[in-house]
Amino acid sequence: MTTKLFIRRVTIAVMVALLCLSASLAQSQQPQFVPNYDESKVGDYKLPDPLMMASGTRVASARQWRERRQEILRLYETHVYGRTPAAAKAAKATFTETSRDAKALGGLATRKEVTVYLTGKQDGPKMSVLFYIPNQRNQPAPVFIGLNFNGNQAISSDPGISLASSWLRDGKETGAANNRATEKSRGTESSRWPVEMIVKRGYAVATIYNGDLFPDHKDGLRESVIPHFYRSGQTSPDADEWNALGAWAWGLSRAVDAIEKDKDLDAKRIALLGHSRLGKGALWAGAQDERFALVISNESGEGGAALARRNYGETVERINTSFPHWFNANFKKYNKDVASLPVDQHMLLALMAPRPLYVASAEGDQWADPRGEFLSAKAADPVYRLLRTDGLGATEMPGLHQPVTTTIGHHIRAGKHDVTNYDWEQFMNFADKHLRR
Ligand code: GTR
Repeated sequence: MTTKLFIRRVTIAVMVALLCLSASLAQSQQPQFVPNYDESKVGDYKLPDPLMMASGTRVASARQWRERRQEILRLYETHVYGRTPAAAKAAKATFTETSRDAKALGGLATRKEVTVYLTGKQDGPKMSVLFYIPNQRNQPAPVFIGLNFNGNQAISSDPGISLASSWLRDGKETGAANNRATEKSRGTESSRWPVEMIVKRGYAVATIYNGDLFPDHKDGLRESVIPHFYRSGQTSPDADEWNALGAWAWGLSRAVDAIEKDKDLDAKRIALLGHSRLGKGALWAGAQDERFALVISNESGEGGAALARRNYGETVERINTSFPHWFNANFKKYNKDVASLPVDQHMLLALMAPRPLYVASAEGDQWADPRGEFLSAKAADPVYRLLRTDGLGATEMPGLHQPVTTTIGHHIRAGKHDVTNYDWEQFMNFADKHLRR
């Protein structure tokens, strides 16, 4: 090596080391986030009134609520989840059945996969919807639908499910390599999807991988559906436009389009559920699309069912910092001033009214603020009552394993952040009661 080359190499090495050092210094200077878990330190807050029109008129009738509902939807679009662009709303998806097994789960169900071409073009963005439809039935089956975290092949070890084709986080939990699903990716999420138990109770299961719509990472936008709907010359979403949660919610509605065309399924009895970030997405989908007859939030927490103004567990600033790709750019303005947010999450829950809504929490998931989820459901109750339902049948937060099954349902169970068979049993009991034919 010549001296000149040696010096150049040393200089580069020193520069790289300095850059790394300054980056890690900058990081260590950022104050560490310490979540509050002390009820006495939650602080005072005043919730916006879901029944007060922007004009100052009080909502006193179901007809007025329809108007107020539009106002609230616009507020969520503008300040929180982002507006779905008109081009995406206008897009006409097409549907192709890509696989079918009439004897899945030992003959209990028909498994099929439907590819949804989201812009109607085969070379455009697409998502795959996986269905299990009970074989034993004398009418179209009611459906439980939800997004999954790790690809459709993750919800069951059934080898007939196609592996997800979009980006997947590498790791033992996903079984992915080079960000693609592998045979090891089968069944990694199956404990959260007791397919057999659901089918045996007469419900069909429909699921979509959220990564087909928006890969869940900071740079997921590029590979998401969003750029397909840019105006000419647009290179990123406007501050009030959609992001990952908006794309996930939009995809769920496209799956409803597919269900509406399927004579084996009852499109009037679709129960939508989502866990955690996918619970946030489910609530946003249920708010925008009233074809979802029943909506379930499982531990959706901050940006989901939990009140944002309660300083407990995760906060607006924290979620926007860890997951900048979930909400729209405008939402970041409230990082340090959540009191000025024109909505709080009880208003999102109220957008489900009068449809049955279930809010589920777990004691071991304090990060999601179980009490804040309950109080949010309680603050949505006046809207449900105005619309002549029985609202939430509890004024105090119930103890563990005491499900409430009024039009706003609720439970808190022991255990950690997860979806368990206990949760599913309550969801199906709730659906049995409220989606009965
Ligand atoms: C956490 C996030 C929560 C929740 C959760 C999940 O890291 O802070 O808001 O969405 O992820 O989706 O499992």
